[in-house]
Amino acid sequence: MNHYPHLDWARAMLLLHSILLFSACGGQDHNGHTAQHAPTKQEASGQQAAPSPPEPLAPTPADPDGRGALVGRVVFDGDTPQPQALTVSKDVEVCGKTEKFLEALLVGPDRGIKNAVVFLRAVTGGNLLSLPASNPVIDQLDCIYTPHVLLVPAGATVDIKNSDGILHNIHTYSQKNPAFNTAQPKFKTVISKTFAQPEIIRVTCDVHDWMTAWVVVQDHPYYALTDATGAFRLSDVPPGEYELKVWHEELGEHPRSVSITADQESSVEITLARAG
Ligand SMILES: [Cu+2]
Repeated sequence: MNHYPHLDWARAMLLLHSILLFSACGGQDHNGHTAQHAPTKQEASGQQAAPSPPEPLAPTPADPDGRGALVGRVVFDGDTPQPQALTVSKDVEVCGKTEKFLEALLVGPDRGIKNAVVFLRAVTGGNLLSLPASNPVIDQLDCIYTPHVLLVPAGATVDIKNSDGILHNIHTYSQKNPAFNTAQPKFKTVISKTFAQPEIIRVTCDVHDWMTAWVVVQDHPYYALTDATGAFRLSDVPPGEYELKVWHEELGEHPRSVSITADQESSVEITLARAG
């Protein structure tokens, strides 16, 4: 099963299939751009444009069995935030060994937003949720949580590691799952907790006030975390109309509509901005 089609195919998809542009504030991005291309010199002067390249004869299915895929990026509309160093005010001999930066809004040079979560809602007839072979892990290392955002299938048990050899205190702020506030001394290298209900949960350390993470629990497999370029991919999705939701810890939740077509890879670019 090839989840990563050839680059040429991805390029062809960008040209041939619908490119849906979304933004936090409407169907256009904040500059009023649309999906239409700028006129070429020939078009602008009324001359005949060069012939279009031939369409591929038999498109390679994006996913097997009539499923579709959604690829895209989540990008930031605004001034790229500068890295903001965290003040290490406690356990400096351990926590101060490495410089740390606020991870609440990470924007790459190409405006890509890291650590946004993209969800499809109301997927029916899709893949059943399967639990991972090994427990998802969130580690306390150098007094930050790694990863900063952890995706967890509902029902999975998360191993919360303490690799620092000092006291941490895990504190979760949940509504649907049991909240916990648990000291994790240096000898308690792993605490395991099960998250049964879909929910987005903030996690902090009551010892080190700069430590924050998020546990994102979902009861279906159609969600993904954006990488450092803001990119994501949702695979093996049954064709249909869906609500696409984007969540970001600073920029909030943004629902959109999206169509998934059998044997096609649709593209979206989702633009988020700060409120106000
Ligand atoms: Cu801590």
